[in-house]
Amino acid sequence: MNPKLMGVVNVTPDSFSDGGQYLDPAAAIRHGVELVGDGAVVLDVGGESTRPGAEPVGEDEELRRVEPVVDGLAGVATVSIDTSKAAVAAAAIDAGASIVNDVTALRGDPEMAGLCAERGVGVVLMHMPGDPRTMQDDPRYGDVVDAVKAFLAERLELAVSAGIEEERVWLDPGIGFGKTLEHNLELLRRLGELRELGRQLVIGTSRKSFIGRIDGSDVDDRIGGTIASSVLAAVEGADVLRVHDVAEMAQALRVATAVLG
Ligand code: HH2
Repeated sequence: MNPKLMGVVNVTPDSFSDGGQYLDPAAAIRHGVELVGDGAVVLDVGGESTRPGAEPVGEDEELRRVEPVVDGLAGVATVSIDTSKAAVAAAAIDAGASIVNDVTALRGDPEMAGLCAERGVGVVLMHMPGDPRTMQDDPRYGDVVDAVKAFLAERLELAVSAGIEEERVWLDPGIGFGKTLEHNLELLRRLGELRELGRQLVIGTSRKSFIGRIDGSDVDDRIGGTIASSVLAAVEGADVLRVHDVAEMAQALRVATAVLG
């Protein structure tokens, strides 16, 4: 067990846990540098919130938010751009991003798969039914793990047929995206089944509302839940943990690794 930490840098006014804190590019860059000092090896820069019910952001505005931040952080760590718009991804790649984290798994923009293939970047494909405006409207699955696995297998196949090298693809079950508490817990419990897809697995539980559903905690008070779920995910085989609180997560992993030997 030796997962990489992906630190979250949200350059948005409305992200669910840190909206408005890093809208100023200089503040976002300072935050990213601090996360690298804390142990992040990837910085995930995003300019549009994906929280349930979030309003979409126009391409120009999203670009204006993320481009200077990617530019400022590309020399500091591996940068992923959290976007589903090909134009934003292209500009971020020009500014130094080497991974595209697309929560729509290449369904949001018809140009995205070709762009990622042509530029030879890494790609994160995440499971989400519908879009952020509708995804929490009564999500239902037969077997949630089987459904997510089939979706990710299909998106991986599409990515490869578009010319994206399979080794560059990371897969993510999309904790909190179109899922009830039970769905999220089942996915975390049976994460090992997604290993059969043969790709690195990304898990993002950080500060998410399923933690609050378990213990009533507010969004500012979910580090313990983030750490418990992320460490257990790492034990089940997660390769990349996407978190806001990198220092605390890194310490938890050091201790967990030492105990496990
Ligand atoms: N979660 C969020 C955003 N992007 N990308 C991947 N691959 N996996 C995730 O679990 C994931 C993601 C939501 O978290 P956050 O960025 O903090 O919030 P917001 O979308 O409101 O900016």
